[in-house]
Amino acid sequence: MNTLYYAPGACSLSVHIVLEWLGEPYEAVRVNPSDPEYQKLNPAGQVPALDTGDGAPLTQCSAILGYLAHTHPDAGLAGDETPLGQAYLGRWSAFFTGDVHPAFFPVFMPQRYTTADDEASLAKVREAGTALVRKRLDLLQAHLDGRTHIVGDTRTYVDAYSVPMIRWASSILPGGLADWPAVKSHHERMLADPGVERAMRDEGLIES
Ligand SMILES: N[C@@H](CCC(=O)N[C@@H](CS)C(=O)NCC(=O)O)C(=O)O
Repeated sequence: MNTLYYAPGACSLSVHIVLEWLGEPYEAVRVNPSDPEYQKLNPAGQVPALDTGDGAPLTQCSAILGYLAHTHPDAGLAGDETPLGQAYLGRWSAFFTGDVHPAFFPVFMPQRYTTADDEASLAKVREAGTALVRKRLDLLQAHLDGRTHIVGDTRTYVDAYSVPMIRWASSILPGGLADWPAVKSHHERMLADPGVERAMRDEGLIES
């Protein structure tokens, strides 16, 4: 049985959602990434980690999501299996890992991006991160306009990947997602998905 190590609302929520979509038993263990005990499992001090029972735990969202989707082909979460289909999926997975997720780091942890420690300097770092988040949403908006899902016509693991990040964007941007209507519609569609709801309830993000 898979065991997911997660922190509430973190990027690990995407793995939690995919585990719900697979419909198989799994265990979800809440951790604090900076806990030295947890760091014995993942020395990077980050969530998610997935213990598959097959050896060393898997880390890195994109790798875990791809692993779960490809080991459960009947769930249809890996999209079109042609080389081009996989390239599209990889392109959007990389977009979240490499472009969207890091744009939030200066917003949530500005102290890691400057040696200054006064509030004005930290606020500037947060502002720069927020501008990057907006740019990433612009790209996603252009892509999602006229689409129901990020890749193809049905849900893939990349749609799950979007949930925590678009949720963060919605919470940090003063007008929420109002400037990105296609992103907003996609996110609302995801939030209405029963598997997404279950994972969010399990993490205490919505009321039972
Ligand atoms: N590249 C990693 C990044 C994981 C990551 O940054 N996770 C955050 C939560 S969203 C975390 O655990 N942060 C704790 C820290 O950096 O101290 C992945 O994609 O899994």
